Amino acid sequence: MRYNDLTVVLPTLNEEANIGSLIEDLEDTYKGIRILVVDDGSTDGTRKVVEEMRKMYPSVSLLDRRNAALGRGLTASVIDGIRRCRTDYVLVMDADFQHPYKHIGEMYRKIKGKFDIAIAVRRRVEHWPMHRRIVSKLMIFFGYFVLFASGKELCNDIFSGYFCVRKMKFLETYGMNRKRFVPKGYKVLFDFLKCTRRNSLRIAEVPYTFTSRRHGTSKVSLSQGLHLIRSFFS
Ligand SMILES: Nc1nc2c(ncn2[C@@H]2O[C@H](COP(=O)(O)OP(=O)(O)OP(=O)(O)O)[C@@H](O)[C@H]2O)c(=O)[nH]1
Ligand SMILES: [Mg+2]
Repeated sequence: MRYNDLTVVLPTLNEEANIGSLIEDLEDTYKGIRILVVDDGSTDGTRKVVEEMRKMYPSVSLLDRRNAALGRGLTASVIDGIRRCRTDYVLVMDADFQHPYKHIGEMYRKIKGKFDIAIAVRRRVEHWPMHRRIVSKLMIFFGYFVLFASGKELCNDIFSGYFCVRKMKFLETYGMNRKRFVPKGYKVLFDFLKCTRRNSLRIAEVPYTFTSRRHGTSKVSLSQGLHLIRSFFS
C-alpha cells in the first residue's frame, strides 16, 4: 500500500532526541507518505535534525513558525500545518512517540473509506501520576458536558492529539469558526468538535495505549489547563 495522499503533521518544541528516529520509522513503514514538521522556535537542534533528514527523504518538509502570524502554540501549529499540506488527508500526532505510529495504517484505511475523521482514542494511559489522572478526568468530564449540552459532536477521546482528518473538512470548519479555536491551547480536536453539529461527522475510532515519551521532557504546564478552560467557553 502507498500513502501518497497523506501528510503527517508533527508539531515540535525541543524534540531533537525524538524527531529523527520518528521520521525514519514513518518513512520505513509508510511508503509515499509526506511529513511536515511544524516547529515553534525550538532552542535545541530540532530544526537542524529535520534539515538533515530532508537530505535523505525529499518528502519531509519543515514549517518554521518563529514569525508566524497566529503566534506560538500547539493548536496554532497544527492549524498552520494543516493549511500548508497539499494532500487530501492529514494525520496529526505528537513527535515524542507517545502516539504509537503503528496505528497510522488503520486510521488511513478508515479515512479512505467512509469516514471524515479517524480518532485514536486512549484505552489505557501508562505512567501518569495520580494527580494528572484526576485533573485529566475532571477536564474530560467538563469538556464532554460542554459538547453534550451544546449538541456538538462527541467521541470517546475528545482531547486526543492523534487523529487523521480530511483536510478540507477541517479547514472549512476552522474557516467558519476562527475565533473559537484557542491558538495557544493543546486541544485542537476539542476546538474542532465544538464547532461541529452532532451527527454531522462520520467518525471512526482506533483504540491505543498512551505510553511515556521516549526522550526529552513534557511541555505541559498550568497554562495549558487555563487555555483549555478558555476553550470550553469560546
Ligand atoms: N509547534 C509546537 N509544538 C509543541 C508545542 N508544545 C508542545 N509541542 C509538541 O507537541 C507534542 C505534545 O507535547 P507534549 O509536551 O509531549 O505534551 P503531552 O503529550 O500532551 O504531555 P505529556 O504526556 O506530558 O508528554 C510534542 O511533539 C511537542 O514537541 C508548541 O507550543 N508548539
Ligand atoms: Mg507528549
